[in-house]
Formats: sequence, C-alpha cells, structure tokens
Amino acid sequence: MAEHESLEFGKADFVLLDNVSLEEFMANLKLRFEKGRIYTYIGEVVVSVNPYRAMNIYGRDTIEQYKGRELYERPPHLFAIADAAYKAMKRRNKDTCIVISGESGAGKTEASKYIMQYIAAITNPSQRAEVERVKNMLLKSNCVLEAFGNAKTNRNDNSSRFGKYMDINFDFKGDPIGGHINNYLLEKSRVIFQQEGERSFHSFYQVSEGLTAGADIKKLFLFCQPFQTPDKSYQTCSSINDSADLKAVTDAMKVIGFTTEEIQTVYKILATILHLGNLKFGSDGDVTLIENSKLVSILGDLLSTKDENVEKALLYRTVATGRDVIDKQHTHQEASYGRDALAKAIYERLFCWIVGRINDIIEVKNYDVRVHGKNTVIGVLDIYGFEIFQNNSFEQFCINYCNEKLQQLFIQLVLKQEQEEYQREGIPWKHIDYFNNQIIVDLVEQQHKGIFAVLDEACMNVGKVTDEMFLQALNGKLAKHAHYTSRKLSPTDKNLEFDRDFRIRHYAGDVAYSVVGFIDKNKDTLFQDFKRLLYNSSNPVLKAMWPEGKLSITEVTKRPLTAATLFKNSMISLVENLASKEPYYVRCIKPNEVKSPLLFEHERCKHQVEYLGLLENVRVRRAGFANRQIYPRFLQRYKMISEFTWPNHDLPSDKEAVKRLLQGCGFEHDVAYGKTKVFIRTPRTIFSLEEQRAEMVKRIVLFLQKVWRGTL
Ligand code: AOV
Ligand code: MG
Repeated sequence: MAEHESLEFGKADFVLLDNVSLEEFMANLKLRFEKGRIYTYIGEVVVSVNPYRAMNIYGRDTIEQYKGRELYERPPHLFAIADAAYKAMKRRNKDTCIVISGESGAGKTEASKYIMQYIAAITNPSQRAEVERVKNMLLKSNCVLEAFGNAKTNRNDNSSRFGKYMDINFDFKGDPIGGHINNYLLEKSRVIFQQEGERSFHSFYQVSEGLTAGADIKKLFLFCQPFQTPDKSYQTCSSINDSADLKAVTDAMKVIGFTTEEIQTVYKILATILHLGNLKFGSDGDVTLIENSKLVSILGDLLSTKDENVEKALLYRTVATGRDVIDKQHTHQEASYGRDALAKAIYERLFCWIVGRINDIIEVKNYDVRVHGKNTVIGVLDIYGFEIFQNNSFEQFCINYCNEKLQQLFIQLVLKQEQEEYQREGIPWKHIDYFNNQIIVDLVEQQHKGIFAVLDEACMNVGKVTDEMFLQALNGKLAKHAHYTSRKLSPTDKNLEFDRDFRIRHYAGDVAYSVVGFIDKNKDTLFQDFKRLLYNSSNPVLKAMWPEGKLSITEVTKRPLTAATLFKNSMISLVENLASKEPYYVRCIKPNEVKSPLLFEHERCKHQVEYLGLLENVRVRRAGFANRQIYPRFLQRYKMISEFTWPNHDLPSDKEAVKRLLQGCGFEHDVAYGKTKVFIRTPRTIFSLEEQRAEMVKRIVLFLQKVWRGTL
C-alpha cells in the first residue's frame, strides 16, 4: 500500500489528507518535493513536480518493482499509472490513454518518454525479434521528433513546439506490434523569427554544428545561419549538445528505416531554409531583384532544380486572368513575404513528412483480427503546455486553446460526469463546485461567434483586411464577454497609438495576444509557384513532399481551410478520440521559473494547483467511489465467492444478489448501491474480492481436474 510509505515523506495520496484545504495540499506537495518524492496520487491521477535534476528512479530495478503491481502497492510513480493503463487494456480488452498535462516546462515530454520506456520494458517477455524491433523504433521516434519539433524557449530549453498523440498498438498477447503518431500544428513561425533568448528548432543547430568539416554535406551549410540570429550567441545553451544530438538523431533515423537518400534530403532542406534566411531583395526602379544572387544557384543545387526556376519563383507569381496566364512581378514586400512563407512551409512539410514516414514504417502490418483477436491501443498524449510570453501571437493562442480543451476533457470526465453519475444512480451526494472552463472553450471555438469564426470571417473578405480590422471586429462582437477584454481607445483620442492586443482570461491565467500577423498566419498562403517549383524537383524525395504542385495554375480553384479551422477540427477530433478511451492522467507542476532543483515557489505552485482543479479532484475523489460496475457484470465475476450466489442464486434480482454477496464478505461499509451499478469506495475492497475469486477459481479448477481424472 502506498500508505506504507513513511509519513516523513508526507501523504502518498492527497485523498488521505486530514483536511482537504489548499494549505494542507500545498504543505504536502512541498514536503514531498523537498524529500525527493516528486509523485503523489489523487486516486488514480498522478501529480508530478518537475525535479529539475536526474533522479535515480527510472532504472530497471524500479521497473521490476512496479511490473504487474496494483497502484496502491508501491510509492506513487509514473510507472504505476503506465502499468494500470496497460493492465486495464490487457484485462478488459479496452483501449486506454494517458493524458499528460501541465504548463510549459512542467515535465510532460519527459514523463511521456518514461511511460513509453516502461511499457517497452515490461512487454514481450518471450523476446520476439519483430516486437523488439517495433519497440526500438517507437522509442527512437521520440528522438527524431524532438530534434525537428522542439526548441529552446524562454520557458523550457527543450520545449515541444508541436502537439503529439501516439497510439501504441498491442496484439492479443499484450505485446507492442506497431504505432501511429498524430501531430498537431507545429509552431512554424519559429523558423523565421524567435523572441530574444530563444532558438529556432534544434535541427538547425544540430546540422550546422554537428556535421563534420570533411563531410560532403557540410558544404551545403557554409556561410549560413538560422533566420533572425545575427550572432553566434544563439548557440550558447548549456543544457544542449547539438553535435552529439545530431549523431543520435541520424542514428535514430537509420534505425527507424529512413534511407540514406532521405536523410540527405532532410539535410538539404534544412540548408535550403538557412540559405533562404540570408536571401535579400533589392529594387531597381520598379523592378525587384535578388541582391545576393549567388544564393540562387546554391538553392538550385539543394533543391535539384534549375537556378532560373528558383529565381522566377522568388520574384514572380503566375496569375490567371480569364483565359490568360501571366507572370506578375512581386513587389519588394511580396517577395520577402513569399520567401518567409516558403521557408516556413518547407519546414512544416518536412516535419509532417517525417511523421508520415515514421507512421508508414511503424504501422501495424499483417495483423489478422480473425486469427489474433482484437488489437488494442494505449494512447499517450504530450502536447505543448500553456504558455505566456512577452509577446503572444497566433501560435500561443492556438496552444493555449489546446490546453483549455484538455482541461475541459479532464473536467468532463473527472469532475462533471463523475458527479452526474452519482446523482443519476441515486447515490446520496453533495455537489462539489469547480470552475468549468467550457465558457472559454466556447469563446474561442463557437460557430459564428467565437474568436476563430471572427478570424475566419475576416480572412474570407475580399480586399485588404488588416489585423486591426480583425481586432475591431472582435471588440465589436465580444466586448461583453466575461473572459475577453480589450483596452479600448476612446473614440475622441486620435493620438493614442493603435492598441494591438486583445486579452483572454484563460483558466490558467490572463494572456494578452497581439493581433499582428493573425490574418496572415490564419490564411497561411504559399504562392502556388513555390509548390510547382518543389514538385518539379528532380529529387524524388522532395518531389513527393509536394504533390499538389502537380496542378497547373488553371486547375487550382479551391480555397484551402484556414489554419485556425484546421487546428480547431484537429482538437475536436483529438478530444473525441481521448474520450472514447479509458483515460489516465498525469498532472505536471513546474516548481519554479529558474529550472532549480531546490526551489519550490509557493505562489507559482499554488496557482497551478488551483487552475488544474486538483483540490476539487481530491474532494470528488474522497467523497466518491474508486470503482463501479453494473450488477450483472459484478455478479458474473464474483458470484463464486459467496454461498448466496454460487452455483445459483434464488434472489429476486441481481442487485439483491450483489447485496447479499457483499454483506456476506463483510464489505457492506465500503459500498453503495445505485440504480444499475454497485459503487465501491476503496480499491482495497476490489483487490480483496479479486484475491478471493482467484482462490476460488483455483479450487474449482482442481475440483474439475479430479472429476476428469476420475479420482474424486
Ligand atoms: P514540458 O514538455 O512539460 O514543457 P519537459 O518534459 O520538456 O517539459 O521538461 C522540461 C525540463 O525539465 C527537461 O528538459 C528536464 O531538464 C527537466 N525535467 C522534467 N521532468 C524531469 C524528470 N522527471 N527528471 C528530471 N528532469 C526532468 V513544453 O514541451 O515547453 O509544454 O511546451
Ligand atoms: Mg514538451
């Protein structure tokens, strides 16, 4: 039992607090953090505090301690949750998922990796080679995705700049046989711009630092450095070793099954983007020119296409006017816009292509349901955490909306449905209040009225719509909303500078978003000419990334969905998917802003405990029941342990039978009888029932064996 842990380390489960108050909760959290106990339960939810130091608690020996154990048998750990999700899947043939949440830098990505390592370590006892291969690929995929999708931000040196949901598929034996990754909106604007103190994606520094001077490929990178990084100081990040990481990433790509040609193309694309960052435009009268035209031939080389095609795509765009097709020269501004859009688009496409390739390789193949039975999955969700920066833009808006959605899911499943079920079943219940953030989710995603809808409407307008006009539309529609504010200018005061912010009161804090760039980022336009340029590359890997470049100018008619709509749709289906599985939660807390292993900043932590709704979680859990089952299923499973129900019962209903059974076993004090289900308060009761059942099954089997052998 977790309670066995010495009290010197505090309570292993917040449910065991003497009083459920914020003060006691915080005192327990702090005590445990200071004693090096970074995990604590709330029932089956793990609360984790980032230790910011290497902990000796993830090794083989620890794994062995958790393997196959029940949650309460060992001190709280991620491994116990992973094991619970795995057992539930295996025992009940049910898909489960592990949802990891918490703000940026709280430890989600690390947690997701430990969970995957644990699952890999406890499966495949018979060491089947194919399963080992799959496991290795699944683990290695993290390394590759982090290189291309993570970056140093002011909140986290290894911040996920994309959302990731990974399904691990298991066969009927419970061994991993494949997987699938869904990725969500990559923060691609980082390719062309980083706030002070931040870096672009790790991959850029890895290739520019890590490729050895003699290597052929190194030549691609001469004289280039990431966009927006005027000096070398961008590299100084003590926690990161780019050269060593490059080797690890390249090895991982090889293990996963990327070909040499593919890996080379990946390098070339990174080099292309770095060179694009150095490309400058000038003007000669009305004519826009490329200043450093030497770069054009480098780009031609890297993209395996003719130099003049590169130049043309950078300076002109093909437009169809009626039946005519003409080349229209870009203005200086349009050319720069096009270059930046190209750099972002190539990177985003590269990232999605990498995810797609990994998926091709790891997807379950040749699995015959008729022969092997159902294949089940455990999903692991690791998204970008809630974040507030000096300057917050469209990307932060999407990221924070995503966090609102996950908080909503937690509320729905842990706080709301739980309480509704007690009411529905007629169990005496005193409602526990909590803040429901659905109102903020609606503010963002509601049809016609939400912020995304207003943004899309602004983007639909023909003619020039500015970010300012979008802001005015927002203010007009949402000024009265309790979670929306704008610092509006008085109409008479014309001298005041235009205020470009709107503010949202999120569940996790107030954030001011600058509208600058919202319209462009939402439209996400990439001139068709670039798509055709890349499609016409003689490099087959690159060509395959740009299938839509096949269409000629006259064939392209459909307006693509906006970035906001795509993101909203992907979030809605993510939540649906998670809700269809049995969820397990890890709630991560960031103890301080300075990455210190010693500092427990009380106010910061308290704020997180409050907005994560942890106290409400404890209250619901404490007053509630750990386990529930409909009467017939309960009876089916445990009837053999009671003389009232085995072999047959003559009681009027299943409910009556379950009552007699539980009374007979002495568990009456720990249960409540609902209309259709029996509710059991503590897991211990279930363990005890399970033990008795196992004992009985053993006896029945022995009995039957004797009957068969005729020795009875
Ligand atoms: P995040 O995923 O929650 O942030 P990470 O998992 O990247 O946060 O954790 C941030 C850093 O904290 C890591 O790079 C480690 O240095 C340290 N850390 C986290 N968990 C542990 C642990 N269990 N043991 C030791 N160190 C740890 V973000 O992706 O920014 O939302 O978007
Ligand atoms: Mg992360």
